[in-house]
Amino acid sequence: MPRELSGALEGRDLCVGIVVSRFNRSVTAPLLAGALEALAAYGVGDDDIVVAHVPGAFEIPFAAQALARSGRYQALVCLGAVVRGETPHFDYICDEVTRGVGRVVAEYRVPVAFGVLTTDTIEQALARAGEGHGNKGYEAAVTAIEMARLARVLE
Ligand code: INI
Repeated sequence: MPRELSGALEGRDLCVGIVVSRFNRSVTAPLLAGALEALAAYGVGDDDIVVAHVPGAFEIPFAAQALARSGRYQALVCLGAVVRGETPHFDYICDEVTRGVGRVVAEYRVPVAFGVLTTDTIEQALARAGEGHGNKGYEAAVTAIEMARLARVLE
């Protein structure tokens, strides 16, 4: 029989860092609320959560890297909303935030849940930041807990 490893959805004694951007706040505020709801639901204590606010998604990797470097968090959650609009800026920001967060995972070996929405319209983003399970912030926080636990059994 193969030995199977997985991460339990048990948040007690985990410290979780959240990075959330303000740009498109009508989306990122409910993403943050969803993430905090999930962390509470799975037992992560309030005192074990830190929330770093950054201006836009472009700045997310910087804050994620700083939190990862501190060594205090077993998982990070990155939350943002990049909306295409009419500008090629969209592609640059999406590339930067995706690669930057990926570098943090590789460099610090800390699980990072990616809750950065990249959509064509603000309506599409809002639809992913709703109540309960339609909320990507909630989903990202659950992923962070699972990955933090998995990291412990993988080591
Ligand atoms: N930042 C976002 O988080 N979402 C966007 O949709 C966005 N747009 O469209 O420009 C955006 N721009 C700001 C960017 O993330 C930086 O904060 C800014 O360039 C300063 O470095």
